[in-house]
Amino acid sequence: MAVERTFCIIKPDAVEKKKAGAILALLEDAGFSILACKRMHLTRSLAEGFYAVHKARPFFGELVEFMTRSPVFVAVLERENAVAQYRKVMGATDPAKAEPNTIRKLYGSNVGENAVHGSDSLENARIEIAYFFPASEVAPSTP
Ligand code: FUP
Repeated sequence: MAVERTFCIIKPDAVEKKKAGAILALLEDAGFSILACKRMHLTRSLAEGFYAVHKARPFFGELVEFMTRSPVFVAVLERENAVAQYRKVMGATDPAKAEPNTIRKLYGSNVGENAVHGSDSLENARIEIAYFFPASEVAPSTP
């Protein structure tokens, strides 16, 4: 199986609850290497651009308000089959429907405030990583 990279956001709700470290530890325990990670407070235009695909959805305004309310951590994760594996560890969009021990079950509150974002395809992972990280900030993994 191929080694892939995927993109992660630890969202404002989880950062506010001081769960960023716990989530990164959980990801490392699940076999991911954290190739890059930075804390930032998203601007409205950065959040709107990132979620442009959801622009027509009724929850778009609330989503942008939430994502810009306080700082997030953005990260690049690497492991075999990273996109699918991270989706599994992340859990369903609605924490109430997420499997036990997934990040969203453990740390999410509801479908809007669900602790983490994860890319849904390899193509989107490439786009999302490039949206937040210049290549110089993503150090290759060490053996
Ligand atoms: P996911 O890929 O699991 O993050 O889910 P989506 O791409 O469908 O949704 C992206 C984000 O939009 C969610 F993380 C939270 C927000 N959202 C809502 O606020 N309400 C909804 O009904 C669906 C999504």
